[in-house]
Amino acid sequence: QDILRGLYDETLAGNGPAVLDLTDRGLELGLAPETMLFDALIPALEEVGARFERGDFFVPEMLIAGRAMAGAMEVLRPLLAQTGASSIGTFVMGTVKGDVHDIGKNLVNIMLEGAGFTVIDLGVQVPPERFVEAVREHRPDIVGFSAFLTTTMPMFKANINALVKAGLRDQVIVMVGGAPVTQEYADAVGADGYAADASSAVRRAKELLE
Ligand code: B1M
Repeated sequence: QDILRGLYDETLAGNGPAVLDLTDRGLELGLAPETMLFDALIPALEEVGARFERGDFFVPEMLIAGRAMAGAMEVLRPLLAQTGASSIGTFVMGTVKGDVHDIGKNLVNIMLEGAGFTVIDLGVQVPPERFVEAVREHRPDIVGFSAFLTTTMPMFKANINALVKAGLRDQVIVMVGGAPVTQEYADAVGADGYAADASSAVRRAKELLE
């Protein structure tokens, strides 16, 4: 309990080394990686977002809190994504053009890998041409677009249009997600699937492959 409280507080404060230390200590004490993630690290970032909206936090605070969380995720990644031998499908994933948020995308990737997907991560600020290129090269079952800003969500449509233009749209399933995205928005842009968080993203991806 002290560990979780500490993880929450230190992530909120953006104290990277303390977050890493607490993550290690939590693991030593037998805490589940999922517990640290869902009961401390993610709630801390939600609070960061709320404070930013209220004007109590500014971009630098958001940045260092994000970095502290990302450091812990690197430690937890191998534990969350213990993959089996065979792949159940290929997933090309990226954050859309103009958007640098990647913590949520990386978490979805980790969970997908954990479920047995092969994930090709294109990173952040990925332009439509790059998605098209990757679909052509890797022939994935699913291509996933993440957007975290209301101003970058329209890139979903731009990406889908680029796939149509390249003659690839009917060869790949399109999934979208990210904090401001809704099922309605996903339907409106013509995506095949949407998920609100990492675990439902895995569930939805598996359903779409059936
Ligand atoms: Co930014 N930011 N940020 N930020 N930031 C948000 C997203 C915001 C909601 C904060 C707020 O106002 N409450 C707000 C967006 C408002 C909006 O448009 N609706 C915001 C803003 C405004 C901005 C800037 C514009 C601020 C500025 O400069 N004035 C700027 C934009 C920069 C840019 O991209 N061009 C900016 C910058 C940053 C930092 C760089 C400082 C940093 C990013 C660090 C990083 O990612 N490497 C940052 C952070 C840390 C946040 C918050 C606080 C935390 C994001 C996060 O990691 N959450 C965030 C507030 C919040 O989300 N509460 C915020 C935890 C993560 C696990 O959840 O990202 O939702 P989430 O991911 C989920 C789901 O969305 C889903 O699964 C994930 C895991 O469960 N999901 C998918 C994601 N992708 C999916 C794909 C799928 C399916 C599901 O299928 C393909």
